[in-house]
Amino acid sequence: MRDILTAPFVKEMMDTTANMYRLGWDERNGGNISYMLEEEEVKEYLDLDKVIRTIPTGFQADSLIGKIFIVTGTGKYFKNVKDDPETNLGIIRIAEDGTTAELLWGYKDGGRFTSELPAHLMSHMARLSVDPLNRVVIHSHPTHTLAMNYVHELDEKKFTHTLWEMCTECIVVFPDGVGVLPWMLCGNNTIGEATAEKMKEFRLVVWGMHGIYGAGRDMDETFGLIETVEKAAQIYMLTAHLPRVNTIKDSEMVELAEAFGVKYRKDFLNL
Ligand code: 2HA
Ligand code: ZN
Repeated sequence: MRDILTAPFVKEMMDTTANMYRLGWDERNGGNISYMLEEEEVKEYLDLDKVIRTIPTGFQADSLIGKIFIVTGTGKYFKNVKDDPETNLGIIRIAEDGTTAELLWGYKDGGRFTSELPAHLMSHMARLSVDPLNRVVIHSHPTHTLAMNYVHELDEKKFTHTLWEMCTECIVVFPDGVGVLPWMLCGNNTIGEATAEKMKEFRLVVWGMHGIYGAGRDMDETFGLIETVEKAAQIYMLTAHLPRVNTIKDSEMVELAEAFGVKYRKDFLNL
């Protein structure tokens, strides 16, 4: 059996959490990541018949039975993952009953997965139903995205349109736009279900006055989606209080989308 601390998926979790912490997006215990793993890749490092303990998830995830995820721990700080992955991360498998998580590795101090597991697993289910290659869900509190929530209408068409205007590449990176939820209580199944409903349509979902969710096929794609929204929100926050002299026109966004061959939300433009 190989040393799990050398597994590429553990390293990706360590690198991504450290990077996001350094960007200032994941203060204290803010943010969480779940990453669906292939049984084949995990069994090189872990005996899949050895369950350390079981943890109830509190919801039903039948389409994920047998699926394995590496997930950040509840109350744990992104800042600390790199120095102690076995305490701050865990590898879980959804048991036969669809509602219990079998711990295969990690949460060494007796901990458990993020309180946002419902939103994560329900988002995985929603994304997998539209994209079977989806693997990663990231939640974060990126600074400018959050700031923008306080000064911009939380309307998904208007919010997406403003972001698309802020960087030329935005419409190419997230042509499906950004879903927006109003402020809601977090850490429960209700916000999980609302997030998942949006995830059928969007790979990015803003949680009003809280943060953002991103979903993608790998860590780079998912991080890159959030990073691009955050960059656009930063440009917005640097310019929103200044007279707007120039902008990217809707006709130019159409030109971009067509040149790059992306299927975009036409109804989010004012054509
Ligand atoms: O886990 O970000 O939304 C910490 C959070 C909750
Ligand atoms: Zn949060």
